[in-house]
Amino acid sequence: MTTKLFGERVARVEDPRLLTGGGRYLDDLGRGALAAAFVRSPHAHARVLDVDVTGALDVEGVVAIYTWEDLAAADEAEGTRVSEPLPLLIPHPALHAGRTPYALAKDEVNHVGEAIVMVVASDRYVAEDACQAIVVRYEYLDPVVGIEVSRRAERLVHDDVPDNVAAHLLQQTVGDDALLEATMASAPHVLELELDIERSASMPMEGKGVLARWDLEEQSLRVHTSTQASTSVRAAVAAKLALPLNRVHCIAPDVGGGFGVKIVHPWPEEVLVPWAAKRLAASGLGTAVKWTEDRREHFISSAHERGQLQQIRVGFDDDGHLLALDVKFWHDNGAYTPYGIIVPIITSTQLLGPYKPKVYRCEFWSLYTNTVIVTPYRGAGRPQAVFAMERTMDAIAAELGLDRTVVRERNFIQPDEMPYDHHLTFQDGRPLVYDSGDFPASLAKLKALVGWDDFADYRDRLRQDGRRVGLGLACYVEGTGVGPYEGAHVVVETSGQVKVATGLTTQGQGHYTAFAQIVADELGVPMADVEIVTGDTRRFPYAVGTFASRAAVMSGSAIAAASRIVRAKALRIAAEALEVSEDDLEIVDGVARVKGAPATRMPLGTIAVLSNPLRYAFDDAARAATQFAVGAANKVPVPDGEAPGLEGTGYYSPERSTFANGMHAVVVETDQETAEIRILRYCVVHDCGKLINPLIVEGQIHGGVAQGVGGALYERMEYDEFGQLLNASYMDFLMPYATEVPRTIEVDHLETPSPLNPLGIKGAGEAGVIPGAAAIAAAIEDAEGFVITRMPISPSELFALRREHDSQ
Ligand code: MCN
Repeated sequence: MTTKLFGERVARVEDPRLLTGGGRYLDDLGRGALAAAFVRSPHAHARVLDVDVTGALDVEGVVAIYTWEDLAAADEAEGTRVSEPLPLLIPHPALHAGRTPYALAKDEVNHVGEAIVMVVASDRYVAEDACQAIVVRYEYLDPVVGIEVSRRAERLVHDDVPDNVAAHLLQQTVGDDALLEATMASAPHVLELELDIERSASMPMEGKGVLARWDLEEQSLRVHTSTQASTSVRAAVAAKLALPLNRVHCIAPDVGGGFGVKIVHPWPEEVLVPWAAKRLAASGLGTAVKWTEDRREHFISSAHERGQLQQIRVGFDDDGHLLALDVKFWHDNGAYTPYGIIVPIITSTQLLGPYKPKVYRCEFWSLYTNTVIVTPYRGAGRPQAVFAMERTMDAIAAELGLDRTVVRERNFIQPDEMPYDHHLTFQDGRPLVYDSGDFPASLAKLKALVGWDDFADYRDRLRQDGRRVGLGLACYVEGTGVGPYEGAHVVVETSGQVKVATGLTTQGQGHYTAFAQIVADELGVPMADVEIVTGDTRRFPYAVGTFASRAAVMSGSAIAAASRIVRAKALRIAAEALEVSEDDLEIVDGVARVKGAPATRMPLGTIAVLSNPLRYAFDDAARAATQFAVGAANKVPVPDGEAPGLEGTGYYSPERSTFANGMHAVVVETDQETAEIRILRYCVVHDCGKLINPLIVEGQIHGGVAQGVGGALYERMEYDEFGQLLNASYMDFLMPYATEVPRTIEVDHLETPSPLNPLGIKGAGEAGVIPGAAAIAAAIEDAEGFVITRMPISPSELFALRREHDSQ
């Protein structure tokens, strides 16, 4: 392999199109389709007594109105399964009381925003007007809002789930409770902390959306959806609508961000819209139906994450070595658990980060509340985990009067201890083993980058001028490249163009560029000749999806494997045609040529012709290139033992996940008068193994840091006691703008290659967000001189803390 492009800062090929309005997002598709809108519950907890749709039937342009009863009647008549609860996607033995919602509420609603009625009309305005004319009668029930209320369990979200506990899990590295308590008891120092992280959510620029078209002739369904997992949506729709898989095609068009929320499959609308399209086509009322989520719907009826209350008890020695770590936390999983308990499992298993306490015990309760469901949001449980671990490390340093980096250094897993087995089970059920990383080297880089050793002087100097600045750091590890598999198909056309199809989807991560870099290198073709297709089950139906920072590792490796198959075939055919040994050939710029005698050559397009005699017969250009006559076509055999076509399919399925890691350091200034918190510097050292494209990775980190800043200083879901989300719009929900995100994010890389995949890569897509809250909290703490235990923190909250501290 010539490594010309792997590792290069190649500009993203997708950007000119996306930045100049050339993207085709869900709402750009389906002109003329009927529009769907939903009546959603205004109450957080209520019984649905009656739904009166008569007023809406008179609205001109209304085509159909559906309630749960209609779904049930259709199931009865047609053998479909749309009235059943949606699937529980990731079951787990600890999830003893998993509950999933109905696509349309049956007789109870459990959060504001839950869909009760679907209206299909000539356009969205009509559909919304009709929704207004529908009257739902409710019996109001007291809602359960917030972790504290849920824990008290004075009232229940689901009558049959005692204590509101959906799941309870205990994880332990070694030994049992007796060992933990004995270790804790013998520890020279014990500290306790209680930490709170509030709910936030993925806020992609494009919300969710579905367009479904029923093809009457083929009796098949084409579903376009703004998803992170088109193959899974396809499977779910086929199962719900009782259709054979081969009669459902699912395509993710350009997707304007996902950040986790679009991994759920199916969303209620992803079932209802295709179901309605098929039904309406059968009755001649229209063949296509579309629904585009509006921003309020995104706030109240998609998904949130983060909300966790965490208690930590840590025992350590005089040098700061971690002896016993006991963590208990309560996770707010909202009203249902369609995505299982993946988020708290990630917190509990990846909390240890780069450290190795002698004994670790973690117990969590996943609690129902009458709020929107939880699904992984970029970082998925890790920002909470890092907040717990890193706040603990800072507390130990403060207790012992040690430098915060020294305490960390003393507890790091060392490079020669890799692979390191924590004796925990990863979220995919496989052993949690770190494959690579050099934490001391990363910290050394970070200290140099931020100027750690000189900071105390600087801080004290500024103090004398009445300015408060502080420096914080936080370290993390991140399991990436989760299995079980991804695949790819690579074909060289007779034009020499290379078309690559992989089944996972893309939401803005720069896959078309990074994947093309891999193909260009592996095949020896110009990158401009490579075209990548993602997320279209007609082009490549075997895939898992884009989440858990897995695309680079999984699809990248599969694409490399497929490219290698094609390259090997090209060399075999060229060697025979040119009458040379394969070993004497190289492929450069899309041409196979003899090493040292480049005049003896054959373009890959010509090799593609040779591998496909039929194509050769009808392709003038190909004939000219190969100088064969038309009549000779049927005399050109496919080379012995070869299938026609210069193409290949490759798969990659790792034995376990690979662990990326990194460290952030932040300098903040807190205003003496107003308590405004300003970020002065943001420094990142990141190790995602071999970098395919540093420019893309840095872009991913920048985006993640922006979300980390949001989680630390601005973003929270403000529910009142009645379960109403008070800030369900961008007028009220604070996000960092360009004015709040540090203008320069200083990034340095450490490349410790993963031994688990042939390219040596580890994932990068979530890293930027993970330590943000912990590092910013540490910096504020350093500036202010008192402990920060909750995130986000606003200027008024900081102000209140100052008062509290001053009065002590
Ligand atoms: N990359 C690289 N070298 C590496 C690792 C990654 O050049 N060693 C590149 C990859 O080729 C890819 C990008 O970095 O172009 C991210 O790769 P990866 O870490 O594999 O993450 P995924 O592609 O699987 O993306 C998922 C990840 C997740 S989980 C969330 S959430 C997230 C994220 O990516 N959502 C995003 N980044 C996002 N970026 C955008 N613009 N929009 C989202 O919704």
